[in-house]
Order: sequence, then C-alpha cells, then structure tokens
Amino acid sequence: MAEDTATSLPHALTLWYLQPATDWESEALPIGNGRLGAMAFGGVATEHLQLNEKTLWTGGPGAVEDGHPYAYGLWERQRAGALQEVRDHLAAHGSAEPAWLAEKLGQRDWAFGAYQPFGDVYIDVHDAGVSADNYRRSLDLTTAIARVDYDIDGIHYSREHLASYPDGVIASRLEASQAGKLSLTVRFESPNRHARVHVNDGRITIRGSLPDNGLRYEGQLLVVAEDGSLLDGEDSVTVREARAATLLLCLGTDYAERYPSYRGKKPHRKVSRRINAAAAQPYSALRTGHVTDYAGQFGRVRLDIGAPPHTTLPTDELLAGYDGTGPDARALESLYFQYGRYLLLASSRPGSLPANLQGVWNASPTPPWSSDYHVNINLQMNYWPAETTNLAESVTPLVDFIDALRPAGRDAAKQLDGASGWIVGNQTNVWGFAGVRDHPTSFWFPEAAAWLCRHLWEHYEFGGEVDFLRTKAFPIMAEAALFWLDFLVPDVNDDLLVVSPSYSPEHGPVTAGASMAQQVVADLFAHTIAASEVLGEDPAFRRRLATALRRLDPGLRIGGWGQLQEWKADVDDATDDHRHVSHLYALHPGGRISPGKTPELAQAAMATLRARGDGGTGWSKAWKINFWARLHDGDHAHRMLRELLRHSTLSNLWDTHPPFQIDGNFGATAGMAEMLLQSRWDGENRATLHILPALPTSWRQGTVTGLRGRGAVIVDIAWAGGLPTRIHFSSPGRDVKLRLVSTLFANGRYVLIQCATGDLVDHHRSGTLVTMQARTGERYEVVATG
Ligand code: FUC
Repeated sequence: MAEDTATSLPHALTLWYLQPATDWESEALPIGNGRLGAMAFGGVATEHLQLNEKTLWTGGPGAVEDGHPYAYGLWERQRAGALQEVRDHLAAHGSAEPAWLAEKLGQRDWAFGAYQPFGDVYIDVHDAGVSADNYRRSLDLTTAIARVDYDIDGIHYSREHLASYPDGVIASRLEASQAGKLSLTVRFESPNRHARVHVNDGRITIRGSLPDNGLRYEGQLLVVAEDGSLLDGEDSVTVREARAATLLLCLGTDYAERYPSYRGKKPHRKVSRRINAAAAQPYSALRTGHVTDYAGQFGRVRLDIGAPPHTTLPTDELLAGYDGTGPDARALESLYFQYGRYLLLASSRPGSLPANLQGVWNASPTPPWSSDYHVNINLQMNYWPAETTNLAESVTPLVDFIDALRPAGRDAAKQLDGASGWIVGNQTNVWGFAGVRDHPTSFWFPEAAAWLCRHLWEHYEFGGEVDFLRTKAFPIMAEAALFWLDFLVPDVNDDLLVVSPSYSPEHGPVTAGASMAQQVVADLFAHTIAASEVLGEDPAFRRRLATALRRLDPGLRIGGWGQLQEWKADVDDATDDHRHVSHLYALHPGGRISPGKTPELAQAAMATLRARGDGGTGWSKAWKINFWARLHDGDHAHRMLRELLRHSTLSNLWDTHPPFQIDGNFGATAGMAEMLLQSRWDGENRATLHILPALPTSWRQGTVTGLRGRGAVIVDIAWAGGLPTRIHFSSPGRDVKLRLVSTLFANGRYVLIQCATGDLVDHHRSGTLVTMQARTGERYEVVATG
C-alpha cells in the first residue's frame, strides 16, 4: 500500500493519478511476474485488466502463410553463389544499396507470427454510480502493487492488483470498508472467437488454440468472496453483498522453448495447480509472499538525488511540469530510474522468455514490429540495467533464449555460407527464427548473435561464476565465434579481415567492414579468448581466434571532420541525424573507447555524437545517456535524460519510440547507473571501479546504494557538491584486486580505507587512482579528510 489513507500523499516511489486510465498505451499501469502481464485501468464502475501471457504467439511451427510453412527463416532458397557475387561486387565497387542486397540474399519470412494479447478481465461494480470521492490510482514500486482507492457515500473502497512470481498468479483484492457493500460481476474475455468459456464454482475457464499454429492456451480466473454470496453466470461470476473479494488468475500455453516443435505439455494441469495452490492460502499470505520475493530484489538499490520523500504532484502532472530543475525534477528522475528496475522485474524472471519490445504487455493482435525481439539494439538494451542495478537474476531468460536460438542458428550459418557456428539476424521471435525479414533497410545484421554473446560474458564479468562460464556461456560464445572464423574475408585493399557484406544497422549503404560489425566481432573474439583462458580450455582454438583478431579490422577510424567513422571509407555526413549511432558500440556497450585510455577516439566519438544531435526515438535518446556517461560528460548525459522525459515519455512513464517501446525505459535506467558508477573487468580477479564518472551539476547531492560493478562488487556512494563524501564497497562473492578511480583521491586529500572492523587497509595511491585488495565478504569504507 502506498499510504494508509487515500488522502495522505504517496511515498516518492509511487506512480499515482487522480483519474482512471482510459488509454491502454499511455495511462494504464503495468504489473507482471515475467510470464504474465496485466494492464490495470482502475475505472470506478468497471475495472479493466488487459492480460498477457508471454508465450502466446502466432506463427512458427504449424503455421502456414500463403501456402508456405514456417521454416525458421532459413536460407534454403538462396541461390548458389549469391553471397560470392555480393562480395565480388563490394570488392569491385565499394558499396551497394540495401534493396539490391535484399534481392540477392533475401527471401520472404513466412509465418514469423506476432505476440498476442491473451484477453481481458472486466469487473463491473454494482451501484458504483459516477461520483466517487478521493479517487486515486497508484503503483507502488517498492511492493509492485497497483492500487485503486475511492469513497462513495462514506464507504471506502480499495483494490489491489499484483503479479506474484513465487505463486505464478495475478491476484486482485477488492475491499469495502463496510460489510455487505461489495457487489460485482466478473467477466473474463478472449479476443479469440474460437475460445471456449466455462464457469463452475466461481471459476471461469477460457480454453482454445490459436487458429494459425494450433498453440493451446488456457486461462482460469477464480473468484473468492468473503461474506456475501457467489453466483455462477453463463460466462461470468457475480459476488453479492460481500466485504471483500479476491480474484486469482493464471494463464498458460503449451509453448516450450525447444527447437524444433516449440511445444510442451497442455497448459491445463499447470494452470489449475497454480490457481488451487494460490486459493489454498489467505490473500494476506499470497501478498506477503509476493512482496518478500519482489522487494528482496528491488530493494537492493536505493537512489536519492534530492527528491522529497513524498510527491505532492500526481505523476502525469509531475511529468507535464518537468523541466529538469528543482526537487520535482529530481522526484521524477529517481522515480523513472527505479521504474526501469520495476519493469525489468515485471517482464523478465527466470523460467520465462526475455522481455520483448513491449516487455510482456501487448493489447493488439498486430502489435508494432510484432512486439518481437529486435537484435540490432532493442533486446540488448532491455538488459543493460540488469547487472549494474543489481538484478542479475533477470538475465536468466535472456541466457536461455540465446541458448535456444542455436539449433536454427546453426542451420542458418550452414545454409548462408556453408559456415560452422550459429547466427541470428536482425529480428527474431519465440520460434527460433534465424533468418532475415524482408525489409531491405533492416535486413542484414548477422552480427546479432555475437552482440548477444556480450551479455553472456558480462554476466560472468559481473557475477564471476566460473561454472556459468564453463557450462553455459563459453560453449555458446565459442560457437558464435566459429561462424566468424569462417565468414570473415580479407579486404581487397588492405588484407584486413572484414565482415562482407556488412550493414550499419538501418543506415547507409551495404559495404565491407562497417565499423559496428567489426567492433562486435572483435569483442566476441576477445571475450571468447578471455573465457577460454579462464577455463583453461582449447588452447588451439584460442590461438586461431587470437590470430584472426590480430588480422581483424578493428572498425575504429577517425574521419575528415574528426568523427568516428561509421564505415571503412570516410563518407560520414556531418548533417546526418540518424537515430542509430551504431559505430559508437565500442564506447558503449563496448569498452574499447574511453576518455582515459583512448582520448583521441573518445574525442571522435564526441564529434559524432554532437553531429547526430540530441534528438531521436526513445531508445536512441536512452543510448545517448549511456554514451555521454561513458564520455564522462554528466551534464550532457542529463540533458539526454531530460530530452527523453520531456519528449519520449508517456503519462504512465512508459518510453515511447513512438509508439510505446520498452527499451528506452531500460536504457535510461542503465544510463543513470552509468552516470554514478562505471566498472571494467581487468581479468584475473582484478576490476576497476570509477566512482561518479559523470555526475551532472543538477544532482548536487545524493546517495546511491547497492550498485553493482564488475567483479561482483557492491558499491554505495554519497556525494555533495560534485564530490564523493563517502564510499562503501564490498565483494560478497570473491577476493578481488580493486582499482578505484575517484576525484576524491585528487587534490592532495588524505585518504584512509577502513574495514568494517575499523582496521586500516593497505592501498596504493597515485593521482585519482587507489589500488587495494578486497577480501570476500569484507565491507570497506573510504574516508577522506582535508
Ligand atoms: C529497430 C529500430 C527502430 C525500432 C525497431 C523496433 O529496428 O531502428 O527504430 O526501434 O527496432
């Protein structure tokens, strides 16, 4: 609950509104447990919950489009020799139009499918009238509970909605402050006209299968009334004169994340079991279980940048009045930061698919871009905040997803080029799609798998689990690297190995050796080499990779107007403001460019960013927060946050591309974390932590606790006037040699490092750098005087 009574102000980590939602996209409030999602509208006379189950997809195995069965997007129709023809053309002419490439290599993507809405629950409240007093609708980020409060004729009515991860159900609780005052009718509807509805003993069951692919689905909604009576209707359940009612909802399909059939057990038993188990406990126990589980993760990070403890303005007004200055701006920014963490926990939990373009929320049978997995920035951006903001468990669905893409990805590699290894293209779905879709301008991006592998390696860098590296990450990375060993070709001009053809995402001509393609492959090779060293595995393979890496064009060139080149040729247009700034991958998420280690390249990245400007879609602005943070320009990073909040954010604080696309939420949360802490894994149990690398002037003082750096280090920082005043850190899982970079160490300040026991710690200091050994489980404090 946000507060005890409806009249008091909610605490700062609450989204709240004085009116019900009428628009799904911009106003309704999302809840989710990773697999299930709901959007709550909060109407007084009718409550509406729009529902999703993450695996409910059309297309895929079993589906046929225009007479063609789904075929994982494979390249079997590619004409023999077409790839060589393309390469010869690029070697001779330097570039080609994307449409030309699409014609040479492309093919139709039959039955790709789209993410589907599951249905809707409507709760018609009897005698609600129209005039409720003290109405408030809220979402408490500290408990992940959405709530509606209002009074009618002196009676207080309240509702809560939550999506429990431990119990696997969505639960709604409706209460009246007086016995006998709650009467309502609950309907559960499916958009699918073939769905069968059945009501028995307060339980509404919806069952059916999708017409195009036969995917079975089932939803059950159980209504439990306290006092009062319960009456089954034909397709509804009515509660009369109760004091309280609980609704328990579970949805399932027979989807399984397994190539080639992608089918598992019928959903009936699992759905029934979950509902029955949830019904066997009092609502209070279900609620406590949910809050304990959720808050245990969400509560790991606290951010205080000067927001008042309570917000005096409803969230839509807070957003409308936002100009980047004053306590209200700090309130919105910190709320937005934590909202990204909330949304990640709501849309990505172990045991389900990763967060898609809309997380887990979709109300349309034809959502934008199928609400799929775009892998030229979007899926990756969804996971940027996971490690740094201490929600590493949420990466599990991504890891499983990457793993499951491999079988079709292997066939795609083979059919494209007779290559080993595995690939995935620009877009994929829940059915292991590994080919290309038929849009010439977003057509070609076989580097997607290599980029996904960065997340596996980073999971190791942050968490340090060698077992994960050995059993999960390394085999996937090594197999992705194998493809590139086969696919790279020597450039006709300088003999360096290049990706050909290559295409800087959604921009420019097709060429050989586009910067991003080169940078991504270089990273994959470097990480795979590092992983094989940690594991002591396969030295011959490691040497092959090292040899190729030495010959690989690194994709880092400074061009005529001081910019970082997007292509191998110096052809960047200084007036171009395209939203993708892919060639800055080496700055972020990559780590090859930094102001400290490669100042010229950092300058070039800055020139590129200045030319591209501060506009763009939601995710583009979010990426720019991260870029400027990595360039240690906190004020520019903050300016991008401001742009995002002012022009790319809806009233429910969802990011809008437009339309709604969740990546910008996640990218911005990650960017704000990058402003406060950056880290580098230096190998062999060594890590560098940069404290407050990009603090904006407007965050004058504050604290952040629980951020996570590479090397599994947990960091708390307090600051004032741009300088850290207190730094605490600990390394719960392992001994690690730390290099701490902070302005606190400059200006001749006297610095002590203390264990929690009070003992002083040996350290070495030089300029803004302190080096020391951190021991497992010990908590350290940096104390500066003078
Ligand atoms: C990428 C972007 C688009 C959009 C789409 C879902 O292709 O270029 O802007 O975000 O993904």
